[in-house]
Amino acid sequence: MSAPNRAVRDRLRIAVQKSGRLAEPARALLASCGYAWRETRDHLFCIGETMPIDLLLVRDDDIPGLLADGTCDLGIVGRNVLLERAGECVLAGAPAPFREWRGLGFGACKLALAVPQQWGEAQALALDGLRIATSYPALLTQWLDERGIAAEVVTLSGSVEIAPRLGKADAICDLVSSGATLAANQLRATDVLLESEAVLAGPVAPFGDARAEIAALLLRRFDAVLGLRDSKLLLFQAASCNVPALMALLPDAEQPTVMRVDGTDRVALQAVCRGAVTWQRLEDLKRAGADALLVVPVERMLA
Ligand code: PRT
Ligand code: ZN
Repeated sequence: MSAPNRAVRDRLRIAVQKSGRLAEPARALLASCGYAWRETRDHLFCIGETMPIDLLLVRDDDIPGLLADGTCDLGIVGRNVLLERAGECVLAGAPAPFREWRGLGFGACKLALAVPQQWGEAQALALDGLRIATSYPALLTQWLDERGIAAEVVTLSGSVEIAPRLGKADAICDLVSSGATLAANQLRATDVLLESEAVLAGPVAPFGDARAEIAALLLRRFDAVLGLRDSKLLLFQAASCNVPALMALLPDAEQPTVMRVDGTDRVALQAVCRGAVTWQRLEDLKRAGADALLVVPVERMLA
């Protein structure tokens, strides 16, 4: 790795995937934090217009290296990619120069070990001496070492799922989301090595210049947006005597507001619910005396 580029900067530079699974949701998250940008003609750079933040559009595999050498300050990347690079550092005897700052709740998948469907349970457990194909050799090696399993790690850069059929490996260790690719290749998952999602990655130590404040502002907005993801504003009316029973059905409601409806013994309630507000929940509330129920999406909240 080249020498770290640790120049003092007053703008934050974030590496995001140029195209691929994380590209669009990463930009959507930034946009929901009030970030707007202008893309350069070569489509490699986005210049922030509403915040002192610029984006570098790159391949996801390059993001840990860009953080390590200081070219970028933060990155949005799969935990699988970040931890694989961290694992490579550890296997080479050095601590990783980056860490996960936040899970971002999209790009979910698992890094899983999978074996041919026709293998029995005993065979699937006996991995000693087998060849396992993967694009995540550091994570797989760590996992095997922790369990004292002496399997051979076969590193492939792609098409890992067809390795057993080609006779290149006995089993595989690959990313799985729906499981359709495993099923199409007559494989079944036996162990999960890692639960992954897109993460905000950054340096191990805090920034020592103006970037610290920009990063803190961005994190506050990320937390506000991510915290609200499943939140809904629930509005309804009820007779005052039913309020305790209705509150018991809303354990995830934050500081509900209860207002008396003028000249009656009825109240209007409003509460932000953090959990899913399903039809089942609405019907339970109705049975407990609620009416005029209204569920409204929450876009922003500043506590
Ligand atoms: O061009 P660039 O190098 O930037 O992109 P890429 O092709 O390397 O990455 P990309 O866009 O495919 O994935 C980016 C990130 O998305 C990964 O690093 C993961 O963090 C995350 N992610 C989430 C996934 C999947 N789900 C996923 N299903 N990455 C890959 N897959 C693959 C999986 O390996 C399998 O081969 O998709 C295939 C289908 O999966 P099933 O289980 O749905 O059939
Ligand atoms: Zn990639």
